[in-house]
Amino acid sequence: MNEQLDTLLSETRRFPPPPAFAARAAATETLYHAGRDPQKFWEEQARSLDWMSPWTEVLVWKPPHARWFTGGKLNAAANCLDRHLAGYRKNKPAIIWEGEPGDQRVLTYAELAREVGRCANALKSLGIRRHDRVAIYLPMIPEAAIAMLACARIGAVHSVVFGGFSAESLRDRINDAQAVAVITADGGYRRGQLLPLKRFADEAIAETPSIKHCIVVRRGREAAVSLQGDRDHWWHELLERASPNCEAEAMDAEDLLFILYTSGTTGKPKGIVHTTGGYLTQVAATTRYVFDLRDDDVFWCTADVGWVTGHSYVVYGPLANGATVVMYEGAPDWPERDRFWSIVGRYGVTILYTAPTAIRAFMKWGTAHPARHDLSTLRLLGTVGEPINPEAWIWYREQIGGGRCPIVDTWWQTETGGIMITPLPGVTTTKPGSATVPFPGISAELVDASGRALERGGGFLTLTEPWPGMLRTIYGDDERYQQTYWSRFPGRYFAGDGAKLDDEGYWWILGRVDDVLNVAGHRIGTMEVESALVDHPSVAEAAVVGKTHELKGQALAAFVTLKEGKQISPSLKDDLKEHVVRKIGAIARPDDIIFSADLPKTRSGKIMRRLLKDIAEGRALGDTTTLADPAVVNRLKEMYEDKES
Ligand code: 7RM
Repeated sequence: MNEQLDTLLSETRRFPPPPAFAARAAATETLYHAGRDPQKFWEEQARSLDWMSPWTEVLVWKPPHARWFTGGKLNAAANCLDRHLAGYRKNKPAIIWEGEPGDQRVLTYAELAREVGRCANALKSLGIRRHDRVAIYLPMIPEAAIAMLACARIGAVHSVVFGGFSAESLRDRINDAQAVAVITADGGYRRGQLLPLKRFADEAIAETPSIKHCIVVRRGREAAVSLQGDRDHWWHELLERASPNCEAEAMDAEDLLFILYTSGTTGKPKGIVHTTGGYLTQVAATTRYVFDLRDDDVFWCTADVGWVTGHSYVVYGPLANGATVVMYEGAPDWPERDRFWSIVGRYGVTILYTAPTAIRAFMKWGTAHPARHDLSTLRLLGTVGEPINPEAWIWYREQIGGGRCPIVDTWWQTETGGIMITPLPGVTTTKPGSATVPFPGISAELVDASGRALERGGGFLTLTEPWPGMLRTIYGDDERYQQTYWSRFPGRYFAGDGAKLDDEGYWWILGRVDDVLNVAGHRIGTMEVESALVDHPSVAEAAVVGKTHELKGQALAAFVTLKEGKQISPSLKDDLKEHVVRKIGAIARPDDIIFSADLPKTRSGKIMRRLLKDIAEGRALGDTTTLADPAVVNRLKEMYEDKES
């Protein structure tokens, strides 16, 4: 079984922190020492927030339920805004926003605070109160952050639903949380088109009896929307009438801050519950130390606020630290494939945090695009969301980071709230493809299938101690919470990821265990085969799934996209198979290679292996509503059936 680990274990490149970076870094070695007493460490981190009254106990742990900083009172919006208004940060840009069509807005901390105050009062004027749930269904515009912070300010619980989700998905999430209001927009721009969010919201609201109000931001220039009677309100009209001054509610540390829905392996999405004090403590601390945040940084996390990465590292983490964030509405290839680099250059972005899938797309598009822009302001790069293949890591480092920026590969989940396994950029020597070691105060342990702790080798990633940003439950279904996360390995949180620990105790995340295949008794990480495939000079991206095989249990089917300008030569399939054999070993030789112009992805950029598996097995396709482009799957299915006939 360890053959699958050999490719990663044989990675010998090491990147120690550049001395000049280390000399100025926020985090030093002493942070790891401090982390050895997790409760003391997190209590120390909590002290950097503004509390309205102090906590009486740091942690109450009745497995699997944790309560952090009980008795403490605070307000998340006040921590992200009010405390920055006393000094020079008042007129510092909080949000630098760019719309896809090229429109721009800059909101200083003072301006953002006023907008949040107005929105908070507007919500109150509609009768929305503490603990009410509010659905937010917006594009990446400043109003998304404003709405989230306004909810936090009055103690309402936000449930952000990614703007790319369908009306039905929105409906189900609203109903599950029994939200009383939805905040949406007439539309949002994506590749030049206005996505009609209000129309989808109308469809959803037709079947959501709990919704009393719908607030509509005017984003589009040409969108015609119909406002319905007492139910619908224009955002700008409500806010015009509202005072910018709204007192922040004193919330208990354990009061809900938000619910965020995430797909499980099966069934309906789970409403992941996050509370106020612990969550804010963890995202503020990780933003400060993992991204080495300084006052003059321009921080760009490219995630949509519809995902947890957007919650934690576009909104709460950076704003709690008084940082300047960049927010971009649209697609990375609109109007050209250099849009990201143009943004980095024009705003002087210093810290860039994005996903490996994006990096692989940039690789495919070629170096000419970044080369056209001034990327010299960048000093730190981050990745999140999936394992990064060493090839992409090195490309990111060289082509985007100019060989000088440390890379932080950060492992975490919607459920963990904040970053869990990551380098500290001034301290940790990095290895391409490894998320390195747990953040101080985080206890991760590798276990085998029977739950025994492992010192090294391959196994399952578990967390052994509670952490402040952990999910508290699944909204309305605590039974499912216990079942999903705490039953597979009793006494431990099971992340659902396979991982390995190398001889130096570095973590290599192999991906969800549902993606780990068993071929003739050998476990193979799909990511490893993919990494080998994308290492081939012709390959841009690859996705590997298991297919039932009479003799071997499972066989590998690889879906491959080629780099711009590369041709499918008659020998390419065999070349690729041999390449994989060379990189990993004969057990990983793909049985099938299917060339495709594109791979099916969720709108957040994750390859949907489940759908590829359906194709490989010749089954009917599963649910495709989270696909960015469902047509891709159908094209693939057709191609695969052609091959079989
Ligand atoms: C932040 C986020 C969580 C799943 C997780 C992993 C995978 C995330 C990494 C990663 C390897 C990483 N939340 N994952 N980060 N795998 N290296 N640095 O993505 O809830 O949407 O997804 O994503 O499988 O379990 S999430």
